[in-house]
Amino acid sequence: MKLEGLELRRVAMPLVSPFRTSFGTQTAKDILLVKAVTADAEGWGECVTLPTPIYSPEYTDGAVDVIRRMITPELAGVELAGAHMIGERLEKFKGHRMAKAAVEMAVLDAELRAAGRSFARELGAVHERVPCGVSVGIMDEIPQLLDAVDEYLDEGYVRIKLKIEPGWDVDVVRAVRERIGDDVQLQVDANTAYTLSDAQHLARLDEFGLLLIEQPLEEDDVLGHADLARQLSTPICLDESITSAQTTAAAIRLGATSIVNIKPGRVGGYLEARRIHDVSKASGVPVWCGGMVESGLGRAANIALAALPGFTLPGDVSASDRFYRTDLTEPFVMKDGHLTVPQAPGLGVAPIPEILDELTTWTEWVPM
Ligand code: OSB
Ligand code: MG
Repeated sequence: MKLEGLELRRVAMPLVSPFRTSFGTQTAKDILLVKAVTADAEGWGECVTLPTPIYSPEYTDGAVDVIRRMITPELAGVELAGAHMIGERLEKFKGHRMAKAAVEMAVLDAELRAAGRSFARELGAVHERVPCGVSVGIMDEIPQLLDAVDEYLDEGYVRIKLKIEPGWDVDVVRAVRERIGDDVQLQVDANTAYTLSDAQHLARLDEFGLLLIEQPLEEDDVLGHADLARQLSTPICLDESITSAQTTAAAIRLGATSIVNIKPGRVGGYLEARRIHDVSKASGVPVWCGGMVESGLGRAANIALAALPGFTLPGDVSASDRFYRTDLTEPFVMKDGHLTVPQAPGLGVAPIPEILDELTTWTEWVPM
């Protein structure tokens, strides 16, 4: 397959409500999309960067730059046997995994659409539907949070994840656990907001029967997570620290993570995400699919990934209306707490042209 070029596009998507984490508050998404154009098909990629480097070192303007000036020229004129060639071809450029992931996703979608094969089939999905978890942001008051959690449970979500930070942790988790009872799966995500000196404080979460605590310490502090793991009974799950199959294998061996959050963007794409799944599964470590507040495009691919056999915990795989009143694609609607895995070729969904046009703020054609 030969690429003719990439169309870069930014879309502005308002969120249904502000989403607050320990690193900041989002009220809208400025999403970078990549459309790969080949002679046979077009494919869509979604870049999960944020506008500023507050979750990972990448950011959206940086992704545009590296795609435009490094990635595209590197792929120009190359006869690709398939999207699986891209990762190695781009290895010479350090990092920039989210940018690489978006390009690989777009090319993979084009390849699979032309071949009539779905992401689910390509990645090795074994389930037709996946259970839905929901990530619930930090709020001003506990009653407001309890109302939000009630609403999500009424809608059918099977697992609740609470964002935490110092000052919004033990009391909050206690209140939610009391409200929802012991049977509902509950976990927390600190997005690196703590240090190892908070170990005793974090151990106070142990009594609430949490599935896991996600990324309490900073990204590079894998050893600190291993030390912390020995002081908590709540399992530690790394998010930000997991950047490749290699870092995953090391974190598992060190005892820094006993569950892994797999985010395809953070690790350079769906193919590396599958390798992380394989490494984890071989070590008996459960994985789940994280989210980056994706539109229907990234959501479709995440649902396919979450249907692999090692994804034994519900992911941050929620319905479109968790974040968006109007999605770019046909909306993903939850049924009995589950979403159906798309089976049509490629992502199985595409942007709805009128909606895409309306939300687009910028486009650029980058020829090969
Ligand atoms: O840490 O999981 C995270 C969103 C943006 C950046 C980081 C994270 C998140 C989420 C969103 O928790 C989960 C979702 O997309 O449903
Ligand atoms: Mg996280």
